[in-house]
Amino acid sequence: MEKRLFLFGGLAAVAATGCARQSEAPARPMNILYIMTDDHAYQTVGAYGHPISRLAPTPNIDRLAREGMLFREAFVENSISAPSRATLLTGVYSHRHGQTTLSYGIMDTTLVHFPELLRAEGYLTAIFGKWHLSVEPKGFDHYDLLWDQGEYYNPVMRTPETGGRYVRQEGYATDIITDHALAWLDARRDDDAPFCLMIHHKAPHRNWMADLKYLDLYEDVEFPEPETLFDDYATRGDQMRQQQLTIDRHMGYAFDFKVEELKDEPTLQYIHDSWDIAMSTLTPEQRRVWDDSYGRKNRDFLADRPEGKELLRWKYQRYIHDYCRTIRSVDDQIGRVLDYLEENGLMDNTLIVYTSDQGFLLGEHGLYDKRFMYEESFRTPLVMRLPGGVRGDIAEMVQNIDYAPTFLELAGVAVPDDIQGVSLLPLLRGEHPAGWRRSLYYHFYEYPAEHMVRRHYGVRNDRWKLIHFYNDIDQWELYDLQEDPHELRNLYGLPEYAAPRREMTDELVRLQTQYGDTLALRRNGRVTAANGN
Ligand code: SGN
Ligand code: CA
Repeated sequence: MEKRLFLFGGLAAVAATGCARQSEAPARPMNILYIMTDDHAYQTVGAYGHPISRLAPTPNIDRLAREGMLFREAFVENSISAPSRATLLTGVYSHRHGQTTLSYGIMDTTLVHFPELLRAEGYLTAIFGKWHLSVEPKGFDHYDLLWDQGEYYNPVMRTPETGGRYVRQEGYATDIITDHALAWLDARRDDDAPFCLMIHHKAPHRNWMADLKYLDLYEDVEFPEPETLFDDYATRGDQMRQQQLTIDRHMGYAFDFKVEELKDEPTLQYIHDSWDIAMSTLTPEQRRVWDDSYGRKNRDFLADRPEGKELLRWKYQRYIHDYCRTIRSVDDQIGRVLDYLEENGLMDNTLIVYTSDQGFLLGEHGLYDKRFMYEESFRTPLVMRLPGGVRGDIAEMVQNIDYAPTFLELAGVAVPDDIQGVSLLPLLRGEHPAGWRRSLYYHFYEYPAEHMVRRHYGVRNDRWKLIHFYNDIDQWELYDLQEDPHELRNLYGLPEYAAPRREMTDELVRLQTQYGDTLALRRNGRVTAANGN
């Protein structure tokens, strides 16, 4: 594991955070550039070394990892958009901020969002792209936000200037969001104040519509299949057999695979409607280019339609191709932002973060989407390039509750006591603090809902993972991540695993107590006088 000291002229900024390294130069607060995509699986970030990313590289994200730190063990606390975004802003778990789901959790409006504290300290703050929360943005000088999930083509966006009115923008969402962010950066060029800029892309969210210029990208590539594409769910409970996120049975021919010719094939009703809505934003000229590309690509498939396993293989390839095509635009646009920072002398005094609101299943267990506490969706890619920090890999377990305290500490702002995460700055300076967390807590709430993934919570350490699916079922899973990294064998009911089962149950209760997740303690039947509930 490489760890080299990586010194820039901007060390003064690190001094401002109170770290041991001192500099003679006057302290200058570090800028913060936070780039977050929607549903970007670490399996398709080159720096993580997965075989898919060798065929669909991400050179600009990889550059950040090379010049900074790659977090090998980065996770979210609730693998879905709105809760993850609320956690980013507040540094607390979903049960604390209240945005437990996409639709029926309401965020506590009294909570402080970290940009408010930065702004009070003199930072210029702005956010562009996906917002997706039930509360209005707080603490931003400027914002330009997508409607709900946002659209890939010609999306509508709103700024304070349009008084909440959405205005349609012409072009491709990933480029437009970057255009707005760079225009804002440029407009503040003569201002000495530090900035906190958040760029929140829509891509690569479903239904993976690529920029027109990339519709045929990777067409000759055959992506490797995940080892568990044909998982039969033996040893898993009802939750796995009843979910609705299989590539084979829960994707639509038109909406997901772009085979409009088969749009009347039976599928879930909402998928029929979604296709028409997604395509309605394209101009006739864009539509012509689209139809030309997919018409050509669909011809061979329709002439000789595969069946059974071969059909799933075809669906997986179509899915992963479109997914990687949207990421290509993300990576290009990150390159554009880095060019801007370089040309304007900002690389040496800006912390650059790249992450996603959660991970994503790319055919593992035959699935797409996220939600589950399984590795692919529980994890998230995370790269941080801190001038004056070190380079290399970070092996400590981190979670999205940690971002807010990191940014506050970097800015020299006191971290409020009720924040549940911890600052990552010591790790970025190459330290390995004693007593760093050795296990992670997770809680997913969105059920009944699209995809029908049961509510569950769980705990994971470097060896074991324990999950409890609850609500209208009561089933537990235990995995040995060392012996079974793909999480295929549920060991929960086996007598020979009584010891890890007991140990992980105790750890689960300890974390639920520490973080104050009363609802979960109640589900556990572990409410006691000691944990005060
Ligand atoms: C949409 C998608 C779902 C996805 C959720 C949540 N359906 O509802 O597949 O799980 O968003 O995604 S779609 O027909 O609209 O594409 S999240 O990233 O916002 O949490
Ligand atoms: Ca997401």
